[in-house]
Amino acid sequence: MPAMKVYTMSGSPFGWRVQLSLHEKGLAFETVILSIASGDLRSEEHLARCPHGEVPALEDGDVTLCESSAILEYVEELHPEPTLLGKDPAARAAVRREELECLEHYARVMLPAAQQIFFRKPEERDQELMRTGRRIAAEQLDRLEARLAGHGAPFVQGPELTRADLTWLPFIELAARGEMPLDASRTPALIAWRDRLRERPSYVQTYPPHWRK
Ligand SMILES: N[C@@H](CCC(=O)N[C@@H](CS)C(=O)NCC(=O)O)C(=O)O
Repeated sequence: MPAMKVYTMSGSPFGWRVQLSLHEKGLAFETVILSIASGDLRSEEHLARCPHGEVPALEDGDVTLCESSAILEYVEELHPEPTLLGKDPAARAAVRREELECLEHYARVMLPAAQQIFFRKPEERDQELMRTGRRIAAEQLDRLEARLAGHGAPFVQGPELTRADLTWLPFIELAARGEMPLDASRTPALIAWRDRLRERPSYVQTYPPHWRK
């Protein structure tokens, strides 16, 4: 059976969480980098993978999937060991809840603020949107900091690496490039956590190619 294929864009945090998770599970996969500027996301071929014209998408034999959370659930069910969710229902629910904290409460406000930096000239940026987004995003990180510092363990859910770490990390890294870096005075435990994750082969191997330049 050929290796799984992950279709993504360089720097997509949704795609990166999938790549990190596959790598941490020790699964072979090929990454296919698509370009929005070249129209790859609107090609017939890609719209068949994802009708919304988004990344990531996964191909695994006859199975084609989009939506990063659905992809991660599929991979976890197919390859439960090593688990990135936890061993019992409460632990698994806690990881899923933490992913939603990131996606629904942090990314939802952080991404529009970061996009102002990535895609707009300074004079065209919506300053109010940026101010509000940055404030709410920083409050979410304060809460994550309190959870991490509260248990004192190396990972978001405790002693073991889970999908919670691999979901938060790409969004936090993207935010830093969107002029929302971690603040050492507010989030020291988060900085230590990020630096530990940066050393893992999964991070090094999947780091967005265009950020290397
Ligand atoms: N809910 C989707 C969100 C995916 C998403 O927003 N992907 C962005 C890249 S980070 C995208 O493909 N955007 C395409 C566009 O802006 O046209 C998931 O979890 O996979």
